[in-house]
Amino acid sequence: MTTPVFQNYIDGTWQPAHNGQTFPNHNPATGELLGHFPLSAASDVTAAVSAARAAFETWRLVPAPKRGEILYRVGELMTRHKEELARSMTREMGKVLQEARGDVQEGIDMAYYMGGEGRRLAGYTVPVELPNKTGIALRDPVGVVACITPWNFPIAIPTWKMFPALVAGNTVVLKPAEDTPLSALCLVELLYEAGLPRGVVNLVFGPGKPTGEALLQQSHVDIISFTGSTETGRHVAVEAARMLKRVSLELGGKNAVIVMDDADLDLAVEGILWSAYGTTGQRCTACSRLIVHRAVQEKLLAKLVPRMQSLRLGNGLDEDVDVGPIINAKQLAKVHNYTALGQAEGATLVTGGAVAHLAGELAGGNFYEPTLFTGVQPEMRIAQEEIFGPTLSVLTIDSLAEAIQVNNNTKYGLSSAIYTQNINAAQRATRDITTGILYINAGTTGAEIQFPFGGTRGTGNGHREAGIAGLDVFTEWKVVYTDYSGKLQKAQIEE
Ligand code: UN1
Repeated sequence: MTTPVFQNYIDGTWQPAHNGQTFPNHNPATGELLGHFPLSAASDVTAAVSAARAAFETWRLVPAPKRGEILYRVGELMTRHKEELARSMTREMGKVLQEARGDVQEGIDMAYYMGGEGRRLAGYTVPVELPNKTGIALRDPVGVVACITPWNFPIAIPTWKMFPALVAGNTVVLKPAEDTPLSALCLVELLYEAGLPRGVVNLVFGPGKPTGEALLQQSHVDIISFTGSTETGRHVAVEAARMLKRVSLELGGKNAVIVMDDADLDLAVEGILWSAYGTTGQRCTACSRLIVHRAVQEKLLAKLVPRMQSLRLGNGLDEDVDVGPIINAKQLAKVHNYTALGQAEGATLVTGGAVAHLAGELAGGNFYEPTLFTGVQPEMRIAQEEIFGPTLSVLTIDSLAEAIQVNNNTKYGLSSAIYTQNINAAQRATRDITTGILYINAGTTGAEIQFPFGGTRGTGNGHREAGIAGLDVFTEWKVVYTDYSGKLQKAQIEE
């Protein structure tokens, strides 16, 4: 079978990169070559941005309920194609099928939610201080949005950015991660099948350099919405600042599950397994620190470790598999380096810590054993840095105050969890934990799209995605005063 060659989608037409270059897309479980995609350079990106700029002038005038209706249809199409979207996602990035279905479902949820915003998109009005005068605050679209999206949620995250942007009347250039171009392509196909006018969403493929970099340098891009590593996010922010662009960043996490001495340990074990090893630890909300009360640590680990060791690694397409591959060889090497680092720092490797060599068609895959360290001190690098793999560091504490202090003491602040039966402890944690998301008696993953998603400190730059808050990035407040008194009235001036 010949390998398919895919194209960019610019101004309603499929086209190769102007220079004809391509890059390959591989299955991380098997190494299978799935297709070739355009390696876009500056001229391709410029064409995409020009198309989005031109389309903005008509798209912004389409009534928001009509824009929302297109998103409803997208939701319907995604529902109809859920299984094939999920399967192709698993093939290109490895997460197990059940989770790939969840990823698509998150996109469907966002389609319906933002579709509904077509008939809300609420501004507000409040009383004005002068007679015969009104004031209203409206949400205007901003313009062209560059969406730069990661490989770990290859459908969901593009929808988090594109759907609120679109319903608000903006147009889009999407550059998906080079590890997951196919999922983005399938999503964009459905947007057009649902009736999106040409040029409203444009799709360019390619790596950070040169493609993402070219997108950062476009003067006609008004907003950059980026999800990815902290290192790249900082670069995006610096470049955006130079051109005074609006920028929304969703970056790393070093999320912790706290287990107190009164916790339901069986429940905690389920939450830890799901949060730490689900998606092979490759979520920004993944749990990579277990902050456990000394009194229950031994008992908890006695339950957790055998469960970890029985997790089945393999091809995510196989319904019996619990943990899929790491996205690529570079990331696998990074994860393994952190194991060496943890040992060098003096932590105790309890289980895992090795590249897993599977047989048959999986021999070429990037698999890593679920890994657990104990004796981790809060200042160690394995307790501070985002690993983005199946590695969990156990930190021992003696009190709630210490647990909260350890939890808060990282440069990230996305998601935290606390297992306790004590309502006072849960309330104190709610008050004092400084992450954007807190779970009480559940793991660190599983955020729902109708709530704001994002974190404090180095996890981002203060913005939130999803929920009503997600609209703020993609809208400009416009206030309109109408004075029907027929005379000059002066606000704030005493007569
Ligand atoms: C991400 O890891 O980038 O809360 C997103 C969760 C998911 C989304 C994670 N709903 O884990």
